[in-house]
Amino acid sequence: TVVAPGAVHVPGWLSTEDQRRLVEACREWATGPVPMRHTRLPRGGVMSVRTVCLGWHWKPYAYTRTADDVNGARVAPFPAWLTEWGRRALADAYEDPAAGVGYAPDTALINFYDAAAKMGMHQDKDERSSAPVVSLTVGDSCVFRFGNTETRTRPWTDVELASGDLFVFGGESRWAYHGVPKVHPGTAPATLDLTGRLNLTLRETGLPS
Ligand code: MD3
Ligand code: FE
Repeated sequence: TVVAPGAVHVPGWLSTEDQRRLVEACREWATGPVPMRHTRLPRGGVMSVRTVCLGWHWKPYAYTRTADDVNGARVAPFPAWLTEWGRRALADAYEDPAAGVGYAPDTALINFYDAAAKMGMHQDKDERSSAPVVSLTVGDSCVFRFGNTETRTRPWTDVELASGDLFVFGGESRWAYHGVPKVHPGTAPATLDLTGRLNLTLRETGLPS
């Protein structure tokens, strides 16, 4: 479903097996060199989601190789299989085999939402590349709010994101405000053995490797 120019929602894109693989990988990344934690904001706030990064560490509002705001360790590398998933995601979402060619995401942000976690409306502007963002959801479903490029207020479109869904944000949608106002607790597929929601985004930082 095309939600806006460049913004495509593909429900059920991940097989049950790939969802399980992703949950298992997230469990390992969460306890890697830089453990999953609540990101602290410069003005003293704390994000309600918990985050772990691969390739580059995101802290508001920059990417670094070491997590100087956590434990100083270098983040785990970005795995090649996620590059392949990202390329396949773009080809499928845009129904164009060429759309994924050359896509070279170098960071993944994995966000964990418990029943109370939310993400306020924001733009992702810390990347210097205009390449699309690939978003994968596993576990509980949520309300994803897709806004506009001008303001963090209406007009917006609320989309239900469920386990296995793919969302791709390219073109002008790359700079749209978006957020997660609500998670639906207990809606994860039982086979995942997961309480909460995991969202993984693949991005090109545009930074020198
Ligand atoms: C649209 N994550 O990590 S995924 C984020 O579900 C973030 O955890 C949400 O917003 C989550 O920054 C939403 C969908 C998403 C991610 C990145 C985008 C939508 C986007 C970047 C640009 C435009
Ligand atoms: Fe975002």
